[in-house]
Amino acid sequence: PPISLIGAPTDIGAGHRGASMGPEALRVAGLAAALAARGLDVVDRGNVAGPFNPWLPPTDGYRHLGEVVAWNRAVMQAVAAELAQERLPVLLGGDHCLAIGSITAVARHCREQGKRLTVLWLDAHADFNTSAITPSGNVHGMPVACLCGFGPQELTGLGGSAPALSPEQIRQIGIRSVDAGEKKLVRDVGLDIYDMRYIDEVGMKRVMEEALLNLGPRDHLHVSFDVDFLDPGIAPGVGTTIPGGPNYREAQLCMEMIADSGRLASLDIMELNPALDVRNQTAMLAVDLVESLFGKSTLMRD
Ligand code: DIR
Ligand code: MN
Ligand code: MN
Ligand code: MN
Repeated sequence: PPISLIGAPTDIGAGHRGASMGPEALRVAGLAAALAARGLDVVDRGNVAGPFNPWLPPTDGYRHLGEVVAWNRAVMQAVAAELAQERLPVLLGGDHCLAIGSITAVARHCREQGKRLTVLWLDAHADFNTSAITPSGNVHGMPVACLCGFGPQELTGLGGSAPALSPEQIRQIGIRSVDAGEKKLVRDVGLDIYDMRYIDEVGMKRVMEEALLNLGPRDHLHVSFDVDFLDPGIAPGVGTTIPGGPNYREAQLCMEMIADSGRLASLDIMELNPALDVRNQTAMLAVDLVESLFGKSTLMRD
């Protein structure tokens, strides 16, 4: 399908400033031209708008909850508008709290179209905190919990009917930082987590085979790509670097195997922080990996 790029220039849910510059850095790295060179029909819709970041401490376990809700409403509407035109939305973050709006729109679209939704969450973090257990109050550590119905009503009920997802629809890959309370919660809800230890043990190939098992023509695959998924040695431009992530080849294989599934129907590219990057190298790496996600490969394969 034709692709629509949607920028969401905010760091409203993050613990570091700068992810607000992510959309422009991805544009400067040539994202639209790289996809167009693959023969894809790409339109850049520009940026959605929202409140500025007041940079206040958390209150009642959330930092900037009102502003987070406003940004997520705007993102949800922009993503829903593209899906309604049978286009493939690519959200350019912005911090990862915005996946609440993006995936809420995708879940509603799938419900209306009778599609089965699976979410691949590529991240160093599980993003399953709640206000009761968060160590930071930053909502970018909470989007998966919110999408599963654990969170403030303004976010869990963003799409009208809560929750947007059930834990069985989510597969997390690359996880290597889970907070103490979060550890218990993801275990209690039975979240399907392919952590770095499991990737070490069986390899990225088998991890992706398992994560992509049983996807058929009725499946809509959403990929939520937190750039801190990648090892910080190759991707320094993120707010919360965690050592020991996938290397360049592992990340390429992950993306190529998603492309081979043929089911990718929506995408988030999140948490890129140009203020912490080195000559835009993390943005350029993200573009390189997204090309693979859309089917670029060294050879023709069958
Ligand atoms: C940490 C950091 N788990 C928190 N989270 C994220 O503040 O909840 N960093 N998502 O990118
Ligand atoms: Mn559709
Ligand atoms: Mn992360
Ligand atoms: Mn994340």
